[in-house]
Order: sequence, then structure tokens, then C-alpha cells
Amino acid sequence: MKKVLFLLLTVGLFACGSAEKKTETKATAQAEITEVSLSIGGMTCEHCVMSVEKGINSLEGIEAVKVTLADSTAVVKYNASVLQLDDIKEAVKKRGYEVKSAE
Ligand SMILES: [Cu+2]
Repeated sequence: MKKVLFLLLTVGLFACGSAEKKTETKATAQAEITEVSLSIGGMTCEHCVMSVEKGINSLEGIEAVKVTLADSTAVVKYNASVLQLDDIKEAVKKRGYEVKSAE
């Protein structure tokens, strides 16, 4: 009986510890969110849009991606403490598209 109680206590402590850590990470992430609008060259159809979106989304630190075919832009919200703008540009290039400008 004593052993079971000890086990429960240990599990409880672990659960508590991980929950605390999660909140901390989220708070840091929110403070560093940056939004950038990229002008992308080479997109011709919805598949291109999906490809660019997927490429950017696969990066760590991406909060949101909105790619629009009509004006060839990708609006990206990312965590600047995890990710650099150059990393996003690189991800787009890797998919076979060109980044004309970023602002
Ligand atoms: Cu296409």
C-alpha cells in the first residue's frame, strides 16, 4: 500500500513539472512572434501554393502561414527566437520557388 502511494506521488510530481515547462515555453514564444510578407515567384497553381505552405510549415517555430496565389504572397507568422527569416526563404527555395522580396 505504501509503495502505491509513493508511486502516485512520483507520477503526480512529474506531471506537474511538465505542465509548468509547457506554459513557460508558450509565454516566451508569444513574446517573439514576428510577421513577414514574402513575395514569391514561380507559383502558377494551387499545387504550388500547397507546396510553399508545406515547405514553410515544416520549419520549427512557424505559427501561421497564409499563401495567396492571386498576388503571389506568403504571409508568415513565426517565432523569431527560434527561426530566422533566411530559414523561411531557404525553405521556399528548396521547394523550387523564388523569394523576390520580404518585408
Ligand atoms: Cu503549380
